[in-house]
Amino acid sequence: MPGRKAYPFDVIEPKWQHYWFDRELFRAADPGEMGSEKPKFYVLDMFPYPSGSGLHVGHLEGYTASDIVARYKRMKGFNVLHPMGWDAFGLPAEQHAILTGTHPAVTTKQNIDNFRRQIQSMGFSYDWKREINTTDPSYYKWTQWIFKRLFEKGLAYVAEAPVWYCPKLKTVLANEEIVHTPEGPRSERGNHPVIKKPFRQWFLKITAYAEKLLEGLELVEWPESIKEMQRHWIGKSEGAVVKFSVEGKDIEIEVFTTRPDTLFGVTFLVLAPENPLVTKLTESGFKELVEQYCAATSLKTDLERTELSKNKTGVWTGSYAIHPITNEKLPIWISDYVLMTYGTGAIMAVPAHDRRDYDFAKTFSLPIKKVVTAERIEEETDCYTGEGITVHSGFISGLATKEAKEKIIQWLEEKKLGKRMVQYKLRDWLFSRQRYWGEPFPIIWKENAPILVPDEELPVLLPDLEDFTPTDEGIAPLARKKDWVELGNGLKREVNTMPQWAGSCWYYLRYCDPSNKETPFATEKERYWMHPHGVDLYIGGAEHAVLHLLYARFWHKVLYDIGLVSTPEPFYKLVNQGVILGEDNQKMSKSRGNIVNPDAIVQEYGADTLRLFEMFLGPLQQSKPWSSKGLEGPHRFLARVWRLFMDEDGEGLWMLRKDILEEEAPTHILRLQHQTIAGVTEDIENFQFHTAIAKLMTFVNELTKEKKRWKKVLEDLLLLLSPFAPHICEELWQKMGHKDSLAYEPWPKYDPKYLIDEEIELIVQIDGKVRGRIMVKKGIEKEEVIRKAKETEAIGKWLEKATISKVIYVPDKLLNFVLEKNLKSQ
Ligand code: ANZ
Repeated sequence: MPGRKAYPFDVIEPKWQHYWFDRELFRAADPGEMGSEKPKFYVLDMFPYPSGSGLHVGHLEGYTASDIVARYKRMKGFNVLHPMGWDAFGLPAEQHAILTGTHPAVTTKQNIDNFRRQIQSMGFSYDWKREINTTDPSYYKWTQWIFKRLFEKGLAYVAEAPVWYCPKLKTVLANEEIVHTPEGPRSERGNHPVIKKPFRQWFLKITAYAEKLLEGLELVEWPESIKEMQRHWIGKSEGAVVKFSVEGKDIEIEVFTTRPDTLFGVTFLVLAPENPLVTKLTESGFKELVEQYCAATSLKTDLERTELSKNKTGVWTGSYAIHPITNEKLPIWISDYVLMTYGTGAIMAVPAHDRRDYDFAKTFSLPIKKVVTAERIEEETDCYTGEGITVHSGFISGLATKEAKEKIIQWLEEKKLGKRMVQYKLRDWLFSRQRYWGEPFPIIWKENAPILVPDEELPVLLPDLEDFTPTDEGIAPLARKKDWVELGNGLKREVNTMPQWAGSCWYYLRYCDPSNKETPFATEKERYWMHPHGVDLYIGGAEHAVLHLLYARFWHKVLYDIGLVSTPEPFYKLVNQGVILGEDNQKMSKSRGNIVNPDAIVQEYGADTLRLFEMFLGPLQQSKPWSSKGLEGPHRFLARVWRLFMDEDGEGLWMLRKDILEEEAPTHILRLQHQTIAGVTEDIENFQFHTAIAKLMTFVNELTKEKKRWKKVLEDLLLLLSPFAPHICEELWQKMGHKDSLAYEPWPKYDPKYLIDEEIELIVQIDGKVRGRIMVKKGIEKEEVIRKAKETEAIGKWLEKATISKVIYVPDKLLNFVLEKNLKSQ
């Protein structure tokens, strides 16, 4: 029949989606409800930003993987929480609004409706009763409420600071939202040039949690690469501050160093050009040069300044510092390779052991003094930056780096010339945006003092605006809404909004209790779903390695400290799905035109095929290219599954086969069945979904070859396949006469006795004569049989002096060595 589908997925899939949805089949049981006595399992997806272009195949990869786990865990007897929602505040909706005049709320609603339709067409087993939307006042009320708790703990403050500003987006951006490119710093979103500008802004004191954020990484099961990225971002350095006095001036310079053991190798000091001490230190004859240099520096970014490869620049201030131990005179320079934003904004230069100091010393012909030798002589270089043995260093000479550090720090502390110090690269989180489409702050200004809006008055609703454009001075669009801002008596509302990341900092907690009107979530529900170590499984893209995952951990730790949550970490196990590239092996993007539209695939092949295909592309965690041709394979596989159960009658209608037997299957089938159960179970546990599917394919191929069909075998196949391709399995399960969905059927168990490989006796011949028999595993490969045969004495002795001209192997039956006659007779 032309255009006929290989099996009727177009009928089956909507049918089962309605069945699941109408019966709320995947509702998670809250504590006290029936079902909550089971062990719980919380499997979370990174909720999407509902963009105008709809869901892409990358989203579907993670969502399919988490759905497989959710369905599998239900069958294993868990009470599964598997929710979905929308991270819907953000720039694109606002920019669309600026261009078209459509209110972001309107666009957001349309996009959410489209995303929901697409997600539902995939048959994911979400508990839709828990759907949340970060732009809904009933949700952001609690985002504001949590902000208040941060403020009360002294973790939210306003400061004037030079911050990244994007003239194109007309907003300030956080450090984390900047990418450093060869063309200079750019906004991550939109790739626009950004500059540093002083602004009065809200900050969250994430630095107060630097140590806890580091320590917490030891409690979670995350990919090591992501942990490493977070550690790097937090950037802990242990060392000391050392005080230097200045010749002829009543000034003290403090430097931060990670190598106090190299103190005897200091030959000069360097200050950041912005260091306030610079003016006081600069001698009169040096002023002009120093001022010129400082002006030039202000145009550079930190990255340009700290690049290792670049030539060092700088000027001398004309002053000298005094070495705290040797009393030597050390010239004080300024250079842009020293940053004001790190440590104390001043360094002690040890050119023999620090690359940047070395380059600087070479450029300006400053002395170089070696104070560390490498333990292996061949590692020695003019600038040896490793650890080793301290030399030419008075009372720390002869000590290894570690001990030398300890001893010198003790000495400095005793003499009050310095102390132990830990530095972090992490900076406080810039938390305000001059945008419209974000959460308003629960803050009212009285002159220069921020006052919290009382809890009873939350949420502070985002008012309607006609014009969403920020002003050229970077003032937030809400400032235009005078009747909203001015509250009389000099009271004014904060007009900035929170950044996009705010809503996603706690959404996983709201899923535990999404409609609570009294509190963000009930303690009892949080305790139930988050116990004992947080969300059990979190699947999402590695692009969130730093931003979202660090911010959410920070909020969580604050909530933990004030007793609102019961676990120190929010996400226990994290799995990153790999990026799916376009067919051209490039990142999928609109401009390249290589985006794959899942709607068209669902229509042509069905959701079950797409789900299988997404998982069959390769290991979940690896990046891999898309290939539309590959859809045929999983589709044909599902059609084969269908025909294992179904026959066509004369009219072209599908009917359950009449020859499905109740009796027990023969041993070779039982063996395969139990091996498949064991293999698929293990693969799911290890997120090896592609190999699980391969095993199911082998199973189906073997069953197709059989003349008979066995009911128990077919049913186990459906149960095993159902997490991957749930619609077809539900349909066939029902056709087999079951009344209820298979979603809560127990996961098949295997009998270990079938896992032991079957041994058979194989005849071994030499030139056609039987010379021995060996026991081998059934299905053994030719090379292995030959090796085994040669190792057997009875056969080996015939082959010792002979040359084999040919080997004939009849699998599982016989092996025959044909020998070269002439050689044999020698
Ligand atoms: C002396 C020294 C000797 C250093 C040596 C290194 C090696 P991390 O590991 O990144 O924390 N430093 C300190 N403050 C700086 C600033 N504001 N701008 C630029 N560089 C700064 O780096 C710490 C090291 O970077 C410090 O230790 C200091 O140089 C430099 F053989 O002090 B060191």
